[in-house]
Parts: sequence; structure tokens; C-alpha cells
Amino acid sequence: MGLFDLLKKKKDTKLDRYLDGYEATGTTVGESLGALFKGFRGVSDDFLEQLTETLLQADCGIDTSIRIVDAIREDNKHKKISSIDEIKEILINEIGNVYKEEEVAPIHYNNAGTTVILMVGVNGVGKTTSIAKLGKYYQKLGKSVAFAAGDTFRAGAREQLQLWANRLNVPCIAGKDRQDPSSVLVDACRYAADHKIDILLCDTAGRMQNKNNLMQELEKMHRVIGKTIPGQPMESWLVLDATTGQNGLSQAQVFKDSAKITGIILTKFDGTGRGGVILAIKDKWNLPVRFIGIGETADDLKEFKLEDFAATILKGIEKNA
Ligand SMILES: Nc1nc2c(ncn2[C@@H]2O[C@H](COP(=O)(O)OP(=O)(O)OP(=O)(O)O)[C@@H](O)[C@H]2O)c(=O)[nH]1
Ligand SMILES: [Mg+2]
Repeated sequence: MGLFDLLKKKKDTKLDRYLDGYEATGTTVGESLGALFKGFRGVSDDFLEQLTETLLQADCGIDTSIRIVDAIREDNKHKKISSIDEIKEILINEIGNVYKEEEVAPIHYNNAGTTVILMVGVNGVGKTTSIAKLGKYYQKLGKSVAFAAGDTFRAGAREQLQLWANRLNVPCIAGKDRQDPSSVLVDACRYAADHKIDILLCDTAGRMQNKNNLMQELEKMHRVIGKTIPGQPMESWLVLDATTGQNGLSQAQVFKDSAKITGIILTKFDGTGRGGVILAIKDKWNLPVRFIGIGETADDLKEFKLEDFAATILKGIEKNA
């Protein structure tokens, strides 16, 4: 079944929930697509050009935008698309084809001990805040949680994480200023193993993707975690700021190898209507979005579901077309 039919089937019972957290994208992307579809008279070159433009504005990136538009052009060759209902259905299905959610493996957890999750990304994207949010998320699932203050570089970083740890009543393992972050992570892994902690969330200092030595430092962190708790970190998440859109694509390219990235946390989703980077990153680097950040408190986190994302866009289209 295409994504469109799946949404339609669930629509009656669930559509209101879909908007929660995805409002900005639903209104902005949905509105501009709705406005384009409003005067739909068939798939002309002009229409496809405008659709490409709209997808690019939504941060889908050039390759993914072209992939979607080409697929619609092909569909139209087989069966003329003539109504708004058809074009809506085809677009939503193409979003499903690009993201391929059915191929996304669930998050890996260590059933025999601590699951270590490493959080990396450029400066100020929301790594530390996301750790607090994830801490609360896992607590709600009944898991025991600990934090590792692997940002020994920025002044005040350790205190920031400690503050969240105090609020959530979570142990926070920290070192000294400028201590090798790998050694802090080793201490934290030992603590977590000794105390039978389910989830150890590791903070790291923000770093630009063009700094080779800092990328090597991430490789080292990954390695020493694995030496302390074999098989860990099972998950290594790149935190991206949704408001910086396409920049996320180049960040993903570099981080994905050095930190062996397994997924994306997309923060500040409350502050942008351009969620297309979700499709671009999945399409280009095969990295799924695991969670979206939708505010500054520990509760402002949602599991990402393609269905929710697509349904919100569909709702936006239907409001405006
Ligand atoms: N609106 C909004 N703000 C967020 C979100 N996530 C983080 N922030 C804010 O972004 C700012 C930076 O967050 P941090 O968690 O300190 O970011 P960081 O990546 O740890 O930063 P560095 O450690 O300096 O690299 C803070 O003011 C957060 O409150 C989000 O999902 N939505
Ligand atoms: Mg931080």
C-alpha cells in the first residue's frame, strides 16, 4: 500500500494528532504545495518546474527534489494525472518512496546491559538539550538513565548537563575541564556497567565538520566506548538544527563516517517550516530521523514518524488547494 492510502485509512481517527509538533512544516510546506496544486490542470513542464522550486524551498535538496519530480513525470507518462486528488496522492506516495520507512531498522538496544548512545554535531545545534529530553523519554519508558559529560571543551558545558541531570534526578559522570573526553566516556561506561544503567547518553563538544583533528577525536571516543562495553555505542546520533536546512546534508556527510552515525535528531523543528531536509538526508545518506526536538523543555521531544510528517503536509495541502 502506498503512503497515501495508509494515511487515508488512519485519517479519521488520528489526523489531529499528526499536527502536534509538525505544525510549522504542515502549514508552510503544505500551504505552498496547496497553492501550487490549486490551479492544477495536468503535469506540464511549467508545473514540474514550479514543483521543483517548491520542494527546494522546503529544503528537500536538489537531488531529492529532482528525484521526486522525475518520478511524477514518469507516473504521468503511464497514466495521465489530471486531478488535484491524483497529484496529491502521487506526491505523498513519492515522499514514501524516497524515505523508505519500511527499510528503517528500529533503534538498537542492548538487552544484556547498558545501551550507550553517543550524541555529536556542530556547535549549538541542541546536543545537550536533546540528551536531557532523551533522558526524560527513557525514564518514562521505565529505563534507568545516566549522562556522560563528554564536552570538556566549552566552559560551562559540564554544569549545563549537570543542571539537567539534577532536574531529572539522573547521575552525571563528568571529568575536569579540558580532560580528554574519551577518558570521561570510559569512566562513564564503567559507572553505567557497574550500576546496571540501561541507557547511557554521552554528550560531546560541538565541532565543525571541517576540523579533521576533532573528527578523529570522535573516532577515538567511539572506539574507547566499544573497548569498555563491547558492541557499544549501539547508536550514534547526529544532532542537526532544522532551521539550517541544507547545511545538514554536508554535516551528515562528514560525521557519518567518523562517528559511525546511525540516526539523526532534528532539533528546533518548532522554528522552521522547511522539514524537507528529513527526506534529503534519508535519500542521500540513508540516515533515518529518530526524534524531532520541538522546544526547549525536557518534554519537547517526539519520535519521528514519516506518517505524521506526511499527514501534516497532506493536511496543509488540503486546507489550501
Ligand atoms: N526552539 C528550540 N530550541 C532548542 C531546541 N533544542 C535546543 N534548543 C535551544 O538551542 C540552544 C542550544 O542548545 P544546546 O543543547 O546547548 O546545544 P549544543 O549542541 O549542546 O551546543 P554546544 O554544546 O555549545 O555545541 C539552547 O538555547 C536550547 O534551548 C528545540 O528543539 N527547539
Ligand atoms: Mg552542548
